[in-house]
Amino acid sequence: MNKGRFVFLLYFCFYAYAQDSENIGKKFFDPEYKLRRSKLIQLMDSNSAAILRTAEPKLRSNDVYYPFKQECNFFYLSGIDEPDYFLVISSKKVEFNNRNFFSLLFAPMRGKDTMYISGEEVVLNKSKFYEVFGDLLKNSKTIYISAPEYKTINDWLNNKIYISEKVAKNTLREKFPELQVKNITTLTSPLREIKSEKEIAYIQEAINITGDGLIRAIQKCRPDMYEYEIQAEIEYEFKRQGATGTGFPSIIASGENSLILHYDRNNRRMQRGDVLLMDVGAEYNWYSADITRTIPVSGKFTEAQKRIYSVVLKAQKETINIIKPGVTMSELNKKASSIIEEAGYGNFIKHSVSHSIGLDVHDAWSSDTLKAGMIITIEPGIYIPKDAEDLPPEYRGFGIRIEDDVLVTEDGHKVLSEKIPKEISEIENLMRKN
Ligand SMILES: [Mn+2]
Repeated sequence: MNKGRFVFLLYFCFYAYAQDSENIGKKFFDPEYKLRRSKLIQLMDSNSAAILRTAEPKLRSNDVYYPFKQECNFFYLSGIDEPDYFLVISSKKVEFNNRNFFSLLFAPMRGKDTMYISGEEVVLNKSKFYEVFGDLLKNSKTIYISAPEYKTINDWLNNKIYISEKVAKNTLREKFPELQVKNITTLTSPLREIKSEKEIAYIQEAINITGDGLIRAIQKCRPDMYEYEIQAEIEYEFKRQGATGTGFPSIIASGENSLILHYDRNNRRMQRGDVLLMDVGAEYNWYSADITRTIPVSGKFTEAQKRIYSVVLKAQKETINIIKPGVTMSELNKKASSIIEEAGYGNFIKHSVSHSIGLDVHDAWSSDTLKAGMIITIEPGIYIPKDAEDLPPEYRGFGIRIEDDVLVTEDGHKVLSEKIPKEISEIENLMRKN
């Protein structure tokens, strides 16, 4: 195709996509997002405003961009998953066109002055943003922002020449010495760490898809395959079932690669006798799962692998068992480590045992204490390097991790990934059936 025409078509598609303002209103005024914004206002200082900006498309190379992922606080509060918007949420009403609003979404739309109003919330043209923004800085005692908003401030203060967050921060301090600037995560983390019914359903779907991918991979795995072939089997299921993507690059680590925590080259040819560690997560409606299963490439664990696997599995199950509101992260870590230490492998722990999941795979987190509605991972691991000379050779050169996703409930917990096989016999049976 003629290149000029191609560029024009691309531009046109993007333009048409960004102008669907009625649809924007539908998302923004959805009761789920309205409720989140009103909860946010309850946490805000008096006379303050939260100012958010969408993520920017990131250039991959030349004129090709990475797949877009919205800034998570912005998505959480708006439901908008496109670039080029601003959002203002204010503790006191903001006047615009003789009306007063608590939440204002500034959207790229065609009709210059079109406004969509719902109660005390409004969607209006992005071109109006800087009119409101200047007044907010002048009239607020506190503003809540996160990293992308320093660019907003900078654009406004420095005539749209972006320098850096640090410069923006300093310039802002000089110009508004009375203004307190706080990180928006002080407001959003306590909200985001407790999942709503809708969020739990999205995460459950992400987990189910991830489970189907893993089961497919377990059934397909055999010696001489490449790690990327396993990755393809897993991500085939993700794509087929409508996942928005992967929450993080799939880790498909065989043999000694299983010792590398964030291995994602996935290009080794697997051999009989290897373990295969698969740490993957489908992202569904932008919510990510995070599951790890470790399997024997040949279809049968060696005695040494079985022994290590059993210790990790015991640590994982017993740590899951103590989950309930009020338990702390450090108690979870202590529980998992104590079981691994008792078995004599304490030197081979490489990471902590848990984190929350959600819009980010390592999600918002406001305190050390578990509360009902949180979804966390439990993922103990034992990683024995080749040079661990105290151990017999068959125990060296591999890592085993088992990871499930767990909802903290009022009276305990629910393992959302319980249907994904993890018993030695279940895994070996699945592989035999192939
Ligand atoms: Mn994890």
